[in-house]
Amino acid sequence: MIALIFFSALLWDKAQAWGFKDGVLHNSIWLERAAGVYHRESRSGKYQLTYAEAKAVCEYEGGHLATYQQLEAARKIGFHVCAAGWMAKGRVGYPIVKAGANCGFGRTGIVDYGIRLNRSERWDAYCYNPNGKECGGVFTDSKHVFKSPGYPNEYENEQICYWHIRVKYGQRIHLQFLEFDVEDDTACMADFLEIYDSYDDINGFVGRFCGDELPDDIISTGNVMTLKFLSDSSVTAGGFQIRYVAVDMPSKSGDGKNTTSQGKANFLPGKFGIMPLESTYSEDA
Ligand SMILES: [Ca+2]
Repeated sequence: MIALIFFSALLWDKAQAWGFKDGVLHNSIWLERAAGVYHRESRSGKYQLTYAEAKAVCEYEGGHLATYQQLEAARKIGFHVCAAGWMAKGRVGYPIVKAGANCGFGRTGIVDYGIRLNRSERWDAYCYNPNGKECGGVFTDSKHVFKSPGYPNEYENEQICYWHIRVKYGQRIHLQFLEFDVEDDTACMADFLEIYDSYDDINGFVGRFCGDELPDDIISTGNVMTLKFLSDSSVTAGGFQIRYVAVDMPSKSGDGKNTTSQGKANFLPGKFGIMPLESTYSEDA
């Protein structure tokens, strides 16, 4: 939590487009994507889109408003967003994977506000576009290598990609960085990769990375992880390749460096130093 406050203060300082409200860190072009489904909010902030505007946002990007079934399919593979948005046919709701007191009334599933008679109400949007650019995704395989968009070419400006990894319950995710080259600056304000030991990019912050130094391996505490890549409007770099492997409980890697060990010392590496995971993960914003 301290880390999140620290970051939001830092981000707020540097980029007015960012803000921390209602316990959620928002960007004006905040985007999540899973199974072709992603969340959009207005450039002016949360809950600003009428039905017609939400539809236009999705269509502008080559997709359309997601159906309830598409949103549920995405939810089943880990798509979790705490913000109500328009779906096809004027329906409003949001997908909850992890029950929490502050979001979704403690339940999981699609929190369904039903078909709205007043299409002038303002919400966010859930779009569906299976042919979207290669940027983010949801992985449930026991191992996979994923790459920055366009790799091995340089990534483009103004990318926001989310990768959700979900392995079998009881397993952990071992991340290994194979290649890493992201525009460098001292606080990783320009372009960065963030890693979260949770379903979303709110809880379980592990670290923020940039530059061309290969980050150390990271092992999750549970069976889900979220990675977020963001690039700003200038200067690109080579990008990255990251491999993950599902491991059965504590890692076999014997050096003990930067890995969790027996659930006791859950310290994970980050650009800003070592942060105890337990203290950030247990907070529910
Ligand atoms: Ca950049």
